[in-house]
Amino acid sequence: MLKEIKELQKTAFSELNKAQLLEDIEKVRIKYLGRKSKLSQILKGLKDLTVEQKAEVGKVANIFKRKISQEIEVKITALNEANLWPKIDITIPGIKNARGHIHPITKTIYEICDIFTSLGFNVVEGPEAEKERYNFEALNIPLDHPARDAFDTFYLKDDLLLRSHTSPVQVRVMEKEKPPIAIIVPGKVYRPDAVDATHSFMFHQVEGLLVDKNITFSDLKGTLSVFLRKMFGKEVKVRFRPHFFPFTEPSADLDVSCFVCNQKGCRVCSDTGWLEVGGAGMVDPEVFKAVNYDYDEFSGFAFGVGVERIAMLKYGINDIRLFFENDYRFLKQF
Ligand code: FA5
Repeated sequence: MLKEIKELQKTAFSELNKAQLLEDIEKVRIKYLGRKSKLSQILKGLKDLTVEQKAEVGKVANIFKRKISQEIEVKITALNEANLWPKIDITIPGIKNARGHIHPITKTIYEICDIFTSLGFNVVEGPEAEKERYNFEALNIPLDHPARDAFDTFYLKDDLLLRSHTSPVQVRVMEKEKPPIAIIVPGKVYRPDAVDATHSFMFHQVEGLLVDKNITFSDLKGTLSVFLRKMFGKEVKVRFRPHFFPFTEPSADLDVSCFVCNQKGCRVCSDTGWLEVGGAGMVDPEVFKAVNYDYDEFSGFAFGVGVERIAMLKYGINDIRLFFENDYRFLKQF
């Protein structure tokens, strides 16, 4: 019997050594320690032995049981620990994270700002939720003025609205600072316009304001012509078309030659050969009055360009809605 137990011990440890998986170890445990194990069978014969023999065989059997149980525990703990660590194959090439980039509108704003800062302008910003005084009154657009319709507005509550242009920032800056002033103001503006290929209810403008002594319309023309040629290339033609804005006098709409048809006439330019990108003019004396500037001493020009229109022209995009749909197939091209 003792011999049998020793044999059993040998095979049990050799099988346990070979076991690689938890299931294999469990099989060894059942085979050697379970109720129907070989050891149990052997121990059934104990009843035929003398008291001394029983004691000796029992002792050897118990030692075997304890040793194999301990060894099984050690092996299970080691395997469990190994399984806790994710199996990493450090030789597999990594997965590259997709990298985002600047939105084409932001990129266009940066380009516009770069050009004007190189001409000596400072970049400033103003609030999108604006007071009537800044959006209208101080810009010479009183409540009953018909021009107020042209700047149709989203109202938030009494005397608080979503600005319909970036021109209010002209007033905010002039209220605080004395000339000379040379600023540009990029930002979002809002209008309840019907959305189509060239109109959105939210879009971006860049405002410009230069105030000093002896500023003339030729300074305005020169500055905007330099800007547009830097933006679109030397070939672009620039046109100042007479227009009306309550806050400038004289006023002009700013057109550039149509990129689609090269001025032959097409749907995009409504067969005119020109595309409007903004408005401009000499600061109206009424605006100077509103900010307590002496309009005999100072003069200035102002302009406001539509960023989406400029980006559309620059990149040949025929629908403004593409900028706001967040379609990565479109955005990744810039
Ligand atoms: C203005 O907003 C004046 N504040 C510009 C100005 C500033 C004139 C300073 C004189 C002195 P206007 O409403 O024309 O002007 O808008 C300027 C530009 O914004 C337009 O030429 C166009 O490029 C763009 N724009 C106007 N409405 C929309 C719209 N719904 N969606 C996209 N772009 C628009």
